Amino acid sequence: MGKQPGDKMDEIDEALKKILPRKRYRHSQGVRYTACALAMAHGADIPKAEMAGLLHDCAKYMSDKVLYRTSKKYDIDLSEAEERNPALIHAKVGEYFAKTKYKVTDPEILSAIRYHTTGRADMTLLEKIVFTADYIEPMRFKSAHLPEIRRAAFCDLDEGVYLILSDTLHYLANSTKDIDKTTAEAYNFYKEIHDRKSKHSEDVS
Ligand code: DGI
Ligand code: FE
Ligand code: FE
Repeated sequence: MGKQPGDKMDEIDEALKKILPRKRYRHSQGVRYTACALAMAHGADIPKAEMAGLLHDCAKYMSDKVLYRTSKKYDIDLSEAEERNPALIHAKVGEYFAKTKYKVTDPEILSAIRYHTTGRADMTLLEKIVFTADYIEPMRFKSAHLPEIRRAAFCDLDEGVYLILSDTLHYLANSTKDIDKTTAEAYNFYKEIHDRKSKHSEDVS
């Protein structure tokens, strides 16, 4: 029998199981099926969401030093915040590995991997789905607001993205870590959508 449509996903799954630490592999599975569920709720392409969710942290097994060296080796452009916080680079190196090691060519999947950590202003539907799935998958317990964020993610994805970015910026503001320009732009963009909706519901009530 020839190759079946799910074969590539299975092959990538096997490879990730070998390379990722156990907890990271389980998180990737969580993001994989949460991305599928969000794609169902919001009418996105389910196999693309599944592939992007599965692969989003494919570079997360590397140390900061190796991530930094790898980005320089392959001429990957880094922002100032990435230069100073190399952990952020796993998103861009992940996109590079998805392309080169895992032979993903779909630009929508690749950009969903690239922006899964910082988000960005005016994300595509697939980018929002992977960004959100990463934060709300069942094994996550980082945020006190998770129940509210999980509910929002399935009803109003832009509101879910806003709540996640708001949580992340509060966390970063209370740490010594730099805020990436892309994260700040993403926050401003989704805050404006949030504020517009709040104003509208005030006006009509
Ligand atoms: O790789 P994961 O742990 O699954 O999740 P992730 O890729 O979303 O990375 C989460 C971390 O990224 C979290 O600790 C917050 C951090 N982060 C997100 N935006 C920024 C940031 N860190 C810095 N320094 N600057 C940012 O703008
Ligand atoms: Fe990540
Ligand atoms: Fe992740």
